[in-house]
Amino acid sequence: SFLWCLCTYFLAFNFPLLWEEERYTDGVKWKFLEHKGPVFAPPYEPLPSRVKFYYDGKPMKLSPEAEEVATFFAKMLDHEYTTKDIFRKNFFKDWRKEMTAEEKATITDLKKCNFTEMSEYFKAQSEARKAMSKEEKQKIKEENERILQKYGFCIMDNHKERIANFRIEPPGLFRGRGDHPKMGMLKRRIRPQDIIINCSKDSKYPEPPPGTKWKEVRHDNKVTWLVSWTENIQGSIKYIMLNPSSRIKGEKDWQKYETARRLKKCVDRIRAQYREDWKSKEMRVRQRAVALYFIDKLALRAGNEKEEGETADTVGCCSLRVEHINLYPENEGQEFVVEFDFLGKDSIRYYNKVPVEKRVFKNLQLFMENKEPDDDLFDRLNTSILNKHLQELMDGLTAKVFRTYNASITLQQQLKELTTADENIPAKILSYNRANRAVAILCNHQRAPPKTFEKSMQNLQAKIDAKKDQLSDAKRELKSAKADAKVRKDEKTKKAVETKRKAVQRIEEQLMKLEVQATDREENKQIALGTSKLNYLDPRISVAWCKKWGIPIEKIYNKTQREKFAWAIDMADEDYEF
Ligand SMILES: *[C@@H]1O[C@H](CO)[C@@H](O)[C@H](O)[C@H]1NC(C)=O
Ligand SMILES: *[C@@H]1O[C@H](CO)[C@@H](O)[C@H](O)[C@H]1NC(C)=O
Ligand SMILES: *[C@@H]1O[C@H](CO)[C@@H](O)[C@H](O)[C@H]1NC(C)=O
Ligand SMILES: *[C@@H]1O[C@H](CO)[C@@H](O)[C@H](O)[C@H]1NC(C)=O
Ligand SMILES: CC(=O)N[C@H]1CO[C@H](CO)[C@@H](O)[C@@H]1O
Repeated sequence: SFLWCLCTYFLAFNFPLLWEEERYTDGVKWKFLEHKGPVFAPPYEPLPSRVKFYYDGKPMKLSPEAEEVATFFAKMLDHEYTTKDIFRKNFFKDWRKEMTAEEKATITDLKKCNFTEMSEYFKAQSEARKAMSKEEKQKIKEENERILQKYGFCIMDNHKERIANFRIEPPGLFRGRGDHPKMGMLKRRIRPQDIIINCSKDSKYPEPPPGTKWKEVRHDNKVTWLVSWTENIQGSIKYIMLNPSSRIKGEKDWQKYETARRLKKCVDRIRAQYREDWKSKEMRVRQRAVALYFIDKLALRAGNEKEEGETADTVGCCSLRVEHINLYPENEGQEFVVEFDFLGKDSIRYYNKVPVEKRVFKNLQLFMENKEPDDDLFDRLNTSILNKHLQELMDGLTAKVFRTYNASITLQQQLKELTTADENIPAKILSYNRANRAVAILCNHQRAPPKTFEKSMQNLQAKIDAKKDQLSDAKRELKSAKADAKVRKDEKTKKAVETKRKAVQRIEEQLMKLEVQATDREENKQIALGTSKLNYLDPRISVAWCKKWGIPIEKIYNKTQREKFAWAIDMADEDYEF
């Protein structure tokens, strides 16, 4: 929109303060907000009567409520979840709540339930969807577009903005990550009476579906969500918010990186202080200082950043237990080493063996004295104490800011080190990806190699082999054209040599591009680049790098990412320094 352009226009000319001044005071986020509310999941369609559920070998007609929940299980029948005890137990308990008294009396053992026909039916439906004609697919596409145009945008102040997730997730069975103790529970259908609408008083309120009512319509301009409800599994509040490309999100993103840049200015002071604190007489101060060192050096999370109600045994820095670390004292002049092994956020294993300074090591020995393996390592520390301390060190400082700072500064350094002027574009992009990987490793963003990895590597190798054959053919042709030219010495044969030479050159370039691609893919096997790219790397560093080396921005950011980072693409010039 015009204002947004105007705003980024000024920013491009280095008036970043303007952005801050444009904002309302007292936490006000908007003055006008109008939207159409959420799109609900389609209602349940009962199964055709020929599709049967069997209990103990006998067909049984289920009530619509019980049948719907049964179909959730049937749809997952081929998934290993349905073999897990916790999943089955949770599912069966919640399913029984939906049954009629009669059904409850009959269906007492999940093992006697046969969902095969239901499962086959859904598989056939899914096949049918894939086999749909072009026209049918087009019709669905048009319908989706119509819904997007109607519900996918809101008016916030003077901007028309995209809404991120205006569709409410359909009901189903909760999966969770790792071995989540609530897996298999029924994720309920969200209805209009569960929904809180947030919009301005002077806007046209969204209409609930005919015959229904919203739980509440409120007008709170200190929050940025449009719609909220409470989900039943963890009891957490869900929100419908604006798209990352919106002004309000871009501004938040920008502020995040500005905070990280402020840390850059005072990180030396903070480091000097925690090193001093390692010698403190007070145990709580020492523990705080060692934890802070880990957060700074290893980009650990502060801890306790679980979803409410999440009970998976994951920890962060403050909640580390004695059993999560091993100490290797100095021997033969080698360094003091700490080995970390624990489950971090989303149950992803953190394993690292790092040399630490002697004082840290001695402190850790002290913290572990007379403790059992399941005792807290930092017994005088918790997340709120640490966060409070961080606030005192720098306004807006959290453990995450250290991550953002280190990730961004590392990217910037790596890009400087790895990019050389004489490389071609594919080689430069490889350098970029290598810099990005250095950051992802730092942030522990690992992944299991994708299932398709070997196959896609083989395909790429086949392409490389074919290209090599093509190259030797082209070289042979060039050679014979040259021989020909030596004998005949006329313009025509001379031209032929030139053409063949160009062909060889072109194929060589193509081959190199493929080989770079293969190296890139191989190195990327177990690393997820997306998370750091999206959340920890100041996009202005990447944009500046692209501008400096003449790399099209599409080569490093896909469409979604370009939308999210529109503010940075407009703002950063090639001299930008984090
Ligand atoms: C489940 O029902 C299907 C027919 O619908 C049948 O072929 C299959 O043998 C049954 N499975 C079990 C374990 O009884
Ligand atoms: C970032 O983290 C790495 C890994 O611990 C560390 O070696 C490096 O010194 C940090 N860089 C900065 C600038 O903080
Ligand atoms: C953290 O520790 C402080 C001081 O011991 C205590 O007052 C506070 O309740 C604790 N907070 C949490 C979340 O455990
Ligand atoms: C862009 O990349 C992100 C990963 O960062 C991915 O989740 C998303 O689906 C991609 N979007 C498009 C349009 O390819
Ligand atoms: C006025 C009002 O109801 N404000 C609430 C809006 O929603 C937030 C949660 O996002 C509550 O904290 C406010 O109290």
